[in-house]
Amino acid sequence: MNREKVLVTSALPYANGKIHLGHLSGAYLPADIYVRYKRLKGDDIIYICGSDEHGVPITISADKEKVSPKVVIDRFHEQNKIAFEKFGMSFDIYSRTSLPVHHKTAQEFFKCYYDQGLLIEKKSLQFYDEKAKMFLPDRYVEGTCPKCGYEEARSDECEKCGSLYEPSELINPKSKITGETPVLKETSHWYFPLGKYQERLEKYIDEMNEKYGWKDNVLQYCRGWFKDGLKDRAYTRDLDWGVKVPLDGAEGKVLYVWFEAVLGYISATKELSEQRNDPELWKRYWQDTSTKYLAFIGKDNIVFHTIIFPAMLMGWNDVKDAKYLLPQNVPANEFLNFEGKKFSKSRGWGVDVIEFLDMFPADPLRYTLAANLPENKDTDFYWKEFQGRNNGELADILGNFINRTFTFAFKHFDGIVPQVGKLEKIDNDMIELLKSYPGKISGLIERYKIKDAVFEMMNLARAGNKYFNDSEPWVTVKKDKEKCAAAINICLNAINTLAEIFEPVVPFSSGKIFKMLDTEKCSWEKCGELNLKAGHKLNQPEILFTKIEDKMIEEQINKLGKVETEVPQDEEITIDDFKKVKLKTAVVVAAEKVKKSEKLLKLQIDLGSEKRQVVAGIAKSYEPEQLIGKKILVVANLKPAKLFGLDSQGMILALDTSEEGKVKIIEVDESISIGTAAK
Ligand code: B3M
Ligand code: ZN
Repeated sequence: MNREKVLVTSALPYANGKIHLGHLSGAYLPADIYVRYKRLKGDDIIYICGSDEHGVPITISADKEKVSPKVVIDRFHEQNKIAFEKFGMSFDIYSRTSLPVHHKTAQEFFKCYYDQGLLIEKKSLQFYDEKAKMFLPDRYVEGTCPKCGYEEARSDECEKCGSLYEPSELINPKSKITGETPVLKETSHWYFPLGKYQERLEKYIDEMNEKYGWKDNVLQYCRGWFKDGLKDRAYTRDLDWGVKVPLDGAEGKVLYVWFEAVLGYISATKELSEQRNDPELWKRYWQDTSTKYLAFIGKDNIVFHTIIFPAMLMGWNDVKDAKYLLPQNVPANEFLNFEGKKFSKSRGWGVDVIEFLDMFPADPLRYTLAANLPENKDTDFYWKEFQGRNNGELADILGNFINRTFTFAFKHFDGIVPQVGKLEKIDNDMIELLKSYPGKISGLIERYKIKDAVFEMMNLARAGNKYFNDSEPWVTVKKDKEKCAAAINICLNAINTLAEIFEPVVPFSSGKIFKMLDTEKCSWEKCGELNLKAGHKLNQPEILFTKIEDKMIEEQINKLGKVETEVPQDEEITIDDFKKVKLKTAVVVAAEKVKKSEKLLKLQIDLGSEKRQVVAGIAKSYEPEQLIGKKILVVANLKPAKLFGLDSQGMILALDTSEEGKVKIIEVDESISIGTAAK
């Protein structure tokens, strides 16, 4: 088999805020689906991402909170990393640009350009805030765009029309720190001569497009840039936070974040080499012409990945022996909006990933976003659509097909895959359809038509249901068991195929399906064949997709536009309220699992004066035997309740941990006797 070697990167999110659904749709989910699919195919692929931890967005956030940038980046790096994990992103590494390996790499590139005399030192006029006594980097200044008139444009870049200009061209500038009109003051910076590379860049993009078919939206952006003519671009900034300019006399200057952030992909790969104890790894992916490099991004990052980064790599490659690969494709997506408007934290419009995944599982979100990716135009996330896709497609089509097949297989074939036996046209058609699927999905994903691929995946589940209906196993089971067996065999094999082709989109559910089938993914070429053989024993089915009730969705819609205070204030209670709660120490004397519940344990506890039974939601955190003898704290006067049909008289106090669903019981010091009241 011809294994492709692939390097995939997704834009490095700024570690100054939580990622939201828009980010996922733009640069992360499509890449993850692509990468997971390539892994299924057996290709040799690595997937690189990490936090972008420099630049003015970070310093602005830090200033606002009156903390150091380090506090901000540490917090958001961790939070975003966890959010990505919960969402099922399968990065090989999630690195960060504050690491020494990145600073060193970025400085090497700068030195390489400096040493070959490429950089032009220029004096220029920059906005200076006389009140704050500092030069104002681009994002600290807001004004009207000289090209399109957008009123919230930055000092040298307009978010709306994407143009870059000199700060002196900005109309009606204002300092974001003090609100004053800044003055233009002279400073000196090194400039990267982008124009020098224009011809080669145009040729590179044409060539890549011809060979690999670049997306129209990306090409159009690039052409617009070329039409305007590429200009020298400042490579340094007057700022403390960032990668220091590695030259004498450059104190107080750092590399412009965009010129180093793109190099973060390379440094992250170097870190991966380190982690895997494979020093040459990064070179195999970055400097070996047999690799194809794909950069997944959102549309606001196009110029940096198709023009600036490639020009930088050319600048390096021109003088060094070890040459870097340029992106073979940059499949940028448009934006995802939220219920008809742009995401806005300050207006309470949208939902961040962690918040979402605290309420709903990841797979329905992945599926909904994937089915509606902004591949060619902006799209919207609607809560109702999310509900519809979960209930009407994942549960009613995919889940239903799997569920009815399993139920039937257990009822009539003891949970064992039956013989295929004699086949009729309807069966052969279904077998052919299954065989055609991996190729069909490959064809779409390889061309970044992920939305279409997802549509086709669900179509296979639709076909499964239709086949089940048309073969009427509930009739044939009585009249022609052999025919019935063939249908169930084929349905189970269809489920096996579905588990594999759906894996890139709904990896968590796919894992469950494989478990139910008691099998694992097969090689992609064999996917779609009747791999589950007669006699193979199935595991008991589990619920794959739970329906989302209207109430849940309405609650979410009602929350929109309401801005919550950053730290929700706890409702105050009086000391008398508190005194009502009787906390007492107790010892656990017996513990056992509650049948059919993943979460609950049944405990017998001794409070000294009496023994009680308490049902506690701690089964994910403790094995029953670990609890025996533990001295704990209980709410002794809680009204008795029934949980799973069991009496529970009291509540055990436990603390949340950072691991989802896990808690740690509050344990009381040995010396305290049981039945002691807490005050
Ligand atoms: N951090 C911008 C963004 O999050 C930037 C991407 C860097 S990619 C090297 O949109
Ligand atoms: Zn503009």
